[in-house]
Amino acid sequence: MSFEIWENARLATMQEGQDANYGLIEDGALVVEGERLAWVGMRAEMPAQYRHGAVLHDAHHALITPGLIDCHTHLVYGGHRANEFELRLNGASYEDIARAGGGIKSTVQATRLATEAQLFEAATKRLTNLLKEGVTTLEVKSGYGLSLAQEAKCLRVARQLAQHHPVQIKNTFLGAHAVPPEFQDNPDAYIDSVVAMIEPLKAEGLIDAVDAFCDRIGFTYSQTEKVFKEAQRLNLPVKLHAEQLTDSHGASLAAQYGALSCDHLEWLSEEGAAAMSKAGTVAVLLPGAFYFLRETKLPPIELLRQHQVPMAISTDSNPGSSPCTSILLMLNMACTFMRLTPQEALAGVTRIAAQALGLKDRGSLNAAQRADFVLWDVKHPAELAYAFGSNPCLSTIWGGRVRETPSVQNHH
Ligand code: DI6
Ligand code: FE
Repeated sequence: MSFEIWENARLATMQEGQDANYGLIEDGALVVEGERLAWVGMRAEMPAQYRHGAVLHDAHHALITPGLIDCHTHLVYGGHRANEFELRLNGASYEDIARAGGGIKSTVQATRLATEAQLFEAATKRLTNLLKEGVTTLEVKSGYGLSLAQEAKCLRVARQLAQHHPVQIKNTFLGAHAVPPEFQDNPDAYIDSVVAMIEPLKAEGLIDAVDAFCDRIGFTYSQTEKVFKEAQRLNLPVKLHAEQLTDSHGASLAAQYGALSCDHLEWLSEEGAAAMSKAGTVAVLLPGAFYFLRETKLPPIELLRQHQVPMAISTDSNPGSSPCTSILLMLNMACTFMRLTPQEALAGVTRIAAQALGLKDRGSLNAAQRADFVLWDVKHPAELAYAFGSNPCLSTIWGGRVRETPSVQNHH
C-alpha cells in the first residue's frame, strides 16, 4: 500500500459544519491513496504510518481547495448567438427573439446540422476553459436536439467528452427545453414525445437526471409534471429551470418530486423556498445569465438563507443567456451581484454543487472522498472570489493524479 502526501499547503477543506471559515487548516496535509483521500488534517498531526515509503509533493504554500464543480451547463451545442447579442443591443429582448423563432430554436437548428465530431470539437474548447480553472466535475444538459435521435447525439457527445478528458460529467436530459419547429403548434404532443424519449435514452446509458424549462417561454406546470412523473417511474432524479422569468410555481412542483436542484430562481416565492427547504433541494444560482440578460430582479438570497436552502453557483454555459466558460468569474459575480459571501460562493462551486448533482463522494476535502483538488496561487480563499479576469490555478489533481494542464485553445 503506498501513499502520496501533499504538504506545505493551506487547506480550504469546505467541510460541512465548518462553514464559518472555509474549514481552513493552516499547514495542512493531504494523504492520497489511489483515487481517494486517505487522510486530511494538520501536518503535525498526520499519523506516522502514512510517511512510510510515501511519495511526497511539496505544495510550496499554495492554497488547496476541493476540485471545482460546475453543476449546470449546456456545453454541447452547435453555432453561437453573437448575432442575437447584436439584436439585443439594437433593442430586441431575449423573449422577443425567442418568440420570433430565434433564441434556443436557432441553436437547435445549428445543433441538428452539426456532426458528433463537430459538436465534440466545439464542446472540447469550452470544456478546456473550465478545466484550466480547476473544474473536476460538471453537468452537461441536452436540450438543443429536441428529438430522440438528436438528443441522443448530444448526450453521446457529452459521454465522449468524459471519456477523452480527465473530468467526470453527469448527463441531464433536457428534452423539455423548447418546442421544436415540427411541433410548433402542439406543445402537448411534443411533451408526450419527450416523455417517450426518457426510457430509451436511459436504456442506452445516456442520462443521469431529467430537467425541464418551466416558464412562460418554456413549458407549463402540468407539462413539466408529465416529464417528472416519467422520470420518477424510471428512478431518475429530477431538477428544474424554475422561476427564471416568472413565478410559475415550478420550485414547489420540483420539490414535490424530490428534485436535486431548482435553478435560476429570480422569481422564487416564499412558498417555493419553503418547499425546497423541506425537500432538501439545492438552489442553483446562475449569475452569468443574470448578468448577460441584464436582469434586474435578483434571486431572493435572504429568503434562501432564512429557509436554509443550500446555494450552488454555476456557469449555465450556453449560447443564449450565458456564453461563459469561467467558473471563477461566476464566483465573483455571485458576490458582487447576488451578495453571497466569498465563503458561500466557494461552497457553491464545491460541496453544494456536489449536492446539486447528487454526488456524495466529492465537494470537500475529507478522508474517503475522491482525491480531486486544486492548488491555487493565492493565500486566502476569499481571493478566488475577489479577483476577476485572472486565473490563479497552479495545478489540478483529479482522482489522485496530477492532471495535465490543458493546452490553450484558440478560436481560429
Ligand atoms: N434557461 C437558460 O438560461 C438557458 N436555457 C434555459 O432554459 C438558455 C438557453 C438559450 O438561450 O440557448
Ligand atoms: Fe440553463
